[in-house]
Order: sequence, then structure tokens, then C-alpha cells
Amino acid sequence: MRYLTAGESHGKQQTTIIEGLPAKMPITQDDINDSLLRRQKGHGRGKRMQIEKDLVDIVGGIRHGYTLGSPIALVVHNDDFKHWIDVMGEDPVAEDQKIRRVVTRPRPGHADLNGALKYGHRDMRNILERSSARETTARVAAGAVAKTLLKNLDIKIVGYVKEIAGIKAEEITELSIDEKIRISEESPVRSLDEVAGKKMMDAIDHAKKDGDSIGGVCEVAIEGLPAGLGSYVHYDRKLDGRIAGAVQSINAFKGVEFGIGFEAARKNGSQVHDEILWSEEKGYYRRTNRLGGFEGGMTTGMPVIVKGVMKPIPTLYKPLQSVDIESKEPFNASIERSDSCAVPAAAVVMEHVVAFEVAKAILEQFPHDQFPKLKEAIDQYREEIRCF
Ligand code: EPS
Repeated sequence: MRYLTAGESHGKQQTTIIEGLPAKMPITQDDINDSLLRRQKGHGRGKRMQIEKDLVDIVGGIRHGYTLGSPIALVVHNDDFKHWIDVMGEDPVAEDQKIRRVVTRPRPGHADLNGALKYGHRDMRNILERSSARETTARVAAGAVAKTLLKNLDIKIVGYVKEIAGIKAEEITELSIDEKIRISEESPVRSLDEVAGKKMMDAIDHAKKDGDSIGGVCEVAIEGLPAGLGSYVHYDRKLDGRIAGAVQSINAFKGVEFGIGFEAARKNGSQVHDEILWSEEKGYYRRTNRLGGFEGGMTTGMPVIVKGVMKPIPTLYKPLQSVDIESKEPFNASIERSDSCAVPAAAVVMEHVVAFEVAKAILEQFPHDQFPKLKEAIDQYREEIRCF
């Protein structure tokens, strides 16, 4: 399974095409719209989210509530486009026609300058329109389809916020995944810890007032995966590696950890590895889950726990120094409309990109053209490994 996205931030639409899903999988518009709506929420989102109401238009691959096996094509329209028609239209412009909102001043922390050097665009709008996090709308749409596949295989996944601007949510280990889904959904910052959540909101308000932005840490948990998903035989089949790559590719993400992550560097092996147990009911399981559900590039059957670090959004009201590419004069980076903190939304994006990698690995391991046959194969495998 693979997907491609197309579309500019203030262009007409975000488009996603997903190929490789089996036929006969139940799916509705609501499965996708729920995800799109969740991505738009979160304390700290800017004015743009008041303009957009992201709803999917399914334009291929789904009929009467089921996948057809053909490519799935999804469109989300940008409502803001109506304000940008002359700036973002596809028709050629006359020599003497003045183009509005040309960008010649690269913003530190964005793709602006590097993208301009690479593609030779002197108007950096040609870069920022695509590098904008608006593109995550299309990635969430693709991930929502993957999540629907997981749901139909009794696999649950959720993304939530662990930390914003150094304020950490208390670790609550006894929460079930259903509770994590419910509590994070009720929190304006997707925190599982209400007290820390309030402090995170204060920090966001403070940053906004200050013209600054703040980052944080998101976590994704998955339950219901059988052991042995992924592979140890080649670097590019290791599922933890693929997930890490997908998470790192989200706009503004700077690092990834599984389980205790970087903490493993400071502990002895006896405090890191997870002892193996067996019971009739559960089959093989682990006393602890310090490695976050992965060993040797494969799932262990324990919950997958992965963290991603998001840097503060670089579009600041507080100016940082840069250089105008036309005059080569220094200037203080321009004020732009932005979100002061997008970590809660990023947790939803992360949940969806991880869902896609997991669904993709499942389809590689259990290749079936028809969803009911895939379900049967996975259920049989689950039973086989329980008694192994
Ligand atoms: C973004 C800047 C803002 C954000 C945008 C990402 O958009 P605008 O420039 O239109 O105000 O709101 O995020 C989204 C539009 C979105 O859907 O998440 C940026 O510079 O990356």
C-alpha cells in the first residue's frame, strides 16, 4: 500500500491517492471526517482553522460503503482558496501583471531558503505553499483509511500529548487504550493528565501573548497487534525503522523514541529488556514493555509506544534575523499568521502516519485482495502464535 498527496496550502484542494487496499473493506465518509475534524482542533491553533472546515470528498475507490480494490482518491477543499485565487491560480500571468504576496524573505526554520536554492524559485511562495503543514490534512486522510483497516482488524491506535514547553504529563500506566482515546479527546491539548493539561494551555496563551511559539512531545499507542509484524531480515523491512521515518517526516518533527527510548543509554541491560512470560489465555507476553513493543524490527505483541518531538513552529510574531534574497540586506523576519502551538494537532497527525505504516506492514505480511480473507488470515495467525 502506498499513497501520494498533492496540493498547496492556499491552493484549491488537498488531494490524496491511496493504492493497495483490499476490496470489500467497510469504510464511510465519517471514518475520514472524524479524523480530519480531530486534526483541526487544539488550544493554540491560529485563525486559519476558523476559515477551514475540513470534510472529505471521496472521488474514487469506494462504493456503497466498501472499498473496491481500485485506488482510493480523496479530496479536501481549501476554503481559504477563495481569498487567494489571483495569487494561487494555475493560469499564466502577463509580463506586466503584478503578482501579489511575493515572498523574497526566507523565514528561519522553514523550508523557504533551502527549497528556493534547490528549485531556483525567486518567489519563495512556490516553496512555502507546499512545505506548509496544511499538507498534513491529506496525510491524515490517508491515515484515516489505514486506521479504518486497523479498526476492522480489532487494532486500536491513539495519539496524545506528553509534553508542551517542558510541562510534562504524569505517566498514568493503568489507563486502557479506550480511556486514553476518551480522555485525550476531551482535553483541549490532548493531555491524559488534566492538571498538566491546564498548565500546557497557560503556556500556550503565554507564548501567544509573547509573539512566540512552543513545541512538545506527542505519543502514539497501538494495541491489538500480533507479535512478529515487520521483519529483521532487511533494514527497510524493520517496522520500527519505517515508523520512525514516517514520524520524522511530519512537519517540524525532530526526533523519535520507542518505549523508554533515549533513557536506554543510561541503564543496564537488565533494566532495559522485557522478560518473556506465557499463559494459556494470552500466549507469549512480557513482564514489562520498556522497549515499546519492538524487538528486532518486529512487534512483540505488547502495545507499541512511540514518541515524536515537535520543535516550536518557526512562523513567529517575534522577529528573527534573515536576509532578503533580492537586496541581500538583513531584515527581521516578517510577521505571518500562524499557530502558537500545533502540538495537539500534531499528535493526531502522528497517530495517522503511524497507522499508515502499520497497515502497510500488515498488507505486506498478509497479502489478500479481499478484506474478509485478510481478516481470516490474521485471526488464524493470532491463534497459531498463542499456542506456538
Ligand atoms: C502553516 C501556517 C498556517 C497554519 C497552517 C500551517 O496557515 P496560514 O498560513 O494559512 O495561516 O494554519 O496549518 C494549516 C493550514 C493546517 O490545516 O494545519 C504553516 O506555515 O505551515
